[in-house]
Amino acid sequence: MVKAVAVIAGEIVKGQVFFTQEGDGPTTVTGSVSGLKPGLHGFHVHALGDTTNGCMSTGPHFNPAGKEHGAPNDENRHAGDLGNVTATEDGTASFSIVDSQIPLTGPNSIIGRAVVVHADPDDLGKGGHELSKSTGNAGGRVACGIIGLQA
Ligand SMILES: [Cu+2]
Ligand SMILES: [Zn+2]
Repeated sequence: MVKAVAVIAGEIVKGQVFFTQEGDGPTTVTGSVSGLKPGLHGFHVHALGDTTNGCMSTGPHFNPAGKEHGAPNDENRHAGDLGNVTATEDGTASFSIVDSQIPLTGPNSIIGRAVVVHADPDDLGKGGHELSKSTGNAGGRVACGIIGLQA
C-alpha cells in the first residue's frame, strides 16, 4: 500500500487530502476541505508541485496523455480531472473518490504534483465556454496542496 497526503493551508480554505493505492489498483482519495462557499468546486490534480507563486504556479491539469478536459468517467479527460467536490452550508466538503488515472507510483505518479480546489463548479468539459475543454471553467484557484508520500 502506497500512501500520500496533501495539506491544504490557505488563509481561509484548509483541509487534508489523503491518497492510497494498493498495487496497480485504483487510487482512493479521501479528505475534507473547509472554508469554501457552499456548492460545487472543481477539484483537480495539477501538473506541478510548485507553489512559489501560490496555486498559480502549479501549472495546468495533470495531462500526461495529452487529452482534453472532461469528467472523471469520460474517456477523453485529463488524468488530473477529479470532477467536483461539494461543500455543504457550513462550507465543508468531505469526499471519497476512487480513480484509476492518478497512480502513486510509476511514470505517471502524482507524487510531487498538487491538488487544487477551485472557486467555481467544474463544467466537466460540457459548459460550452471557451475554457470548458481546458479547465472546465472552474474559476480561481482558492487553495492547493502538494502531494507528498506518507508512511
Ligand atoms: Cu484545477
Ligand atoms: Zn482537466
